[in-house]
Amino acid sequence: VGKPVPEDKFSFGLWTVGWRAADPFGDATRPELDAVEAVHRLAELGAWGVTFHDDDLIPFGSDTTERDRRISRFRTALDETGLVVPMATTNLFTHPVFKDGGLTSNDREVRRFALRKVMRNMDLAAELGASTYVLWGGREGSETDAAKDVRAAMDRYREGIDTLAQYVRDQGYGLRLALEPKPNEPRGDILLPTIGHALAFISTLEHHDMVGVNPEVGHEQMAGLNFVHGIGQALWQGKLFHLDLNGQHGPRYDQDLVFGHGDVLSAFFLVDLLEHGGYEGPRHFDYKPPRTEDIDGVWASAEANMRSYLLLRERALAFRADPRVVEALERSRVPELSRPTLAEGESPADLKADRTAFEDFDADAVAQRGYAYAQLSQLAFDHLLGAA
Ligand code: GLT
Ligand code: MN
Ligand code: MN
Ligand code: MN
Repeated sequence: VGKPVPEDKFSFGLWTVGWRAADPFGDATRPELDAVEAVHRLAELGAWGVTFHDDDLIPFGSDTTERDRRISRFRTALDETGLVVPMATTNLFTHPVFKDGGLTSNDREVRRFALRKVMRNMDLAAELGASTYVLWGGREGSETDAAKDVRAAMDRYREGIDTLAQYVRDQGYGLRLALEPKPNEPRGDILLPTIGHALAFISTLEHHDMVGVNPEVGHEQMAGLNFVHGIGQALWQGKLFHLDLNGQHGPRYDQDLVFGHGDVLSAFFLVDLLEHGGYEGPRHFDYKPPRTEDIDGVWASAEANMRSYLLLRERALAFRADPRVVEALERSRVPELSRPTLAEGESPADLKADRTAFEDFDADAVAQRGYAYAQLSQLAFDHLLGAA
């Protein structure tokens, strides 16, 4: 595969390559990475965009002079490299003030502060031309069910998101909001744990049209779910506003591995879906360069994300273009699923009157038809491994 180019729409969070690798058991293994350096290196590697939390760019508690200085250096780096800012988000999880959450903390003062912190960074996001604003509620949740009235928490979550959406409208910003689900970590249990929970919640919002999801590969897999199915439904509902690509080995702690370096078969079908399913948004990587790596390893891992995507894209395109695959899909009746079950204009009464659908339907005979998924599935596997 070729080198990544801006048309591939690859983007990275500043917090990914900038992760200093402090974990609950050990100190940081890498020095701080200057945001300006990150922008330049990402651009050299062929990335298209960079994303950030307010606190990635401007340390919590910075005064206005320092804030302006940081923003202006960042802007210069963007101008010099042509990198864009497609998305921004808020850190509502690091400072101890957020230990019981931001938008759903039991403490009302904390909730008001959290809203103001988001609004302030939305101003910056809009100024930098972002079109998506992500909200990952990592601290929204609990360790004991005695502590959280979930129905009240959902009221406050809805109030918070509606307030922010209203703010975006009032300001005339071109931002859409994207909620990022995660089942647990850092909280024992996190609210809006899966794509499905988030989609159901969004349907209750006043400004539901402005709010979608930002699903992360590893987060759904931590919950034991099929990420490709989750993305399929989000796309179907017109709610896939953004996504976080990475790798994960099943239900365990959040690994944030390089994209594809987990369930590679699922990654193949994900890329196939994104490339054919009409998703035109950023291919955003939210991963952590392993703690073992020095700065060279950081850039090697950043490159690896994009290379993995491009390899999978190449294989997925070849899979779709293979006449044997087209034939196998036909044999498996995959295209037939797109045909409505009722005929045009057919009513329930018409269906009821159709004897071929029931009285004369030979269930035992039809049950003997195989679906030939075994052959189709192996063709995909062969293409994935470059053996087709
Ligand atoms: C944090 C989290 C990610 C979210 C980021 C956005 S922050 O790194 O683990 O999954 O996408 O807030
Ligand atoms: Mn994420
Ligand atoms: Mn993660
Ligand atoms: Mn993460």
